Amino acid sequence: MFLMKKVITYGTFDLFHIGHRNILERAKALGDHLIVAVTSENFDLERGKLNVQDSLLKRIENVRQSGLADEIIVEEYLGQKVNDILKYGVDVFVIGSDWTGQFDYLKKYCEVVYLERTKDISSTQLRNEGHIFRIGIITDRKDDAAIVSESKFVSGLDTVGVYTTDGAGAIEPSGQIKTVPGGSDFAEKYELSKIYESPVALIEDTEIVFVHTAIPDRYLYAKQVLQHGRHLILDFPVANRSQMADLYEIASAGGLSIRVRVPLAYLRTFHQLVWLLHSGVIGDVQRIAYSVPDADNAADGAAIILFAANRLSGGAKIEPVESDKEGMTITGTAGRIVIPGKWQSMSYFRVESADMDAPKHYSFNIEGSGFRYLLSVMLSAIKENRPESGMFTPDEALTVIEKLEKAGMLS
Ligand code: C2G
Repeated sequence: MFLMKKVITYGTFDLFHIGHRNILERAKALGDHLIVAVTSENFDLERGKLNVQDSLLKRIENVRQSGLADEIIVEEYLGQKVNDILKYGVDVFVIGSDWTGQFDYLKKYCEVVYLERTKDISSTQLRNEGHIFRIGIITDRKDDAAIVSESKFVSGLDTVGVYTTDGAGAIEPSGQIKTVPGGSDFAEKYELSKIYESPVALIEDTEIVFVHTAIPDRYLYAKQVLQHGRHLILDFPVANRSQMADLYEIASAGGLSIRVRVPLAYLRTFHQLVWLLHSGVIGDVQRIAYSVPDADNAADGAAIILFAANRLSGGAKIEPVESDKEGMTITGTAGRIVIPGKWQSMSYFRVESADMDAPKHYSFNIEGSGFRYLLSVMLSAIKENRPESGMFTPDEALTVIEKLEKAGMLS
């Protein structure tokens, strides 16, 4: 008797592209019957996939038109995969290598296969498809600050390559940028298709550039990015106020977007907190005690603290104080707000006020490091040709840098 081998694969399949086609083809080749599960809009919201542009119907239609699916179903909730595998008698579960390891728990039920994802999908895009923006990384570090994993959760972005100095020192004593050829395992680690030989080669081949380097090198790279008409994501801060002001000026003249990498500024929880404080829920803010946030260096960490304190106290002159207790506590004249754990990626806080019978709890589902929310806002702003969104304003950036300079943290 012929036993049909059933294969299942999952995805959003937004802006259907060559990477999607490739995985469906290879999944189909692993068996006799291919089931493709397309995520529902609600499920994508729940799992933190942002910026999905095509409707569920359109995404299903694109999968159907590929001619590769024998059956199409909708994925609607977390935990559905196990249920589907049992219900349809699935033999093989297939997913791209960006998910390696994450679905090993399904091995109890069927074979699990991770197929190498297709690199550089944006280069093969047809003109009339929804546009996929190309991101490049300029770095002297071994880590990518999670931009690769986070950008995968923002539909319409493709992180294609890296220029890395491998920590060899990026700037000549004359102030010129050194060109240090790649030779890094960075691209392999993050599955990037391209290693660029110079910063300019990377800049010219991409549309958004992430400058992820030591503080003294940030400005020169960032300036090159903007001068070439590309949008910029920048580790924060730069070395002084005039550098930052200069970058904003070039960006504004060129209609370009600058986002400094402070994901906290993009979290819904943080906005709700600011709004509650400003509406006086704990009276006037008197004290902000914080635990030191994770950051690449002391100045980057201090920049996050100063930004947060400035917003939370509504610009009042409150010096935040370091505490050895994990989290943040904001004390006001009529109560306090407690954010336990890592406050820089806050998904929860508690309001305790004299007027309340019991504390009030606020929580929002924040996925990942929060970087994806910044990327999503940036992408929408670029597409709609809108300038700064108010999430982290140039004025705030300049104020923070000024304070760091005064504290001697940037020299
Ligand atoms: N893919 C790929 N190459 C790319 C992009 C995507 O091989 N350049 C693969 C992904 O690894 C995934 C499939 O195409 O296996 C669908 O990708 P997405 O639409 O981005 O969906 P994803 O967010 O990966 O959803 O339950 C949902 C699944 O967990 C995966």
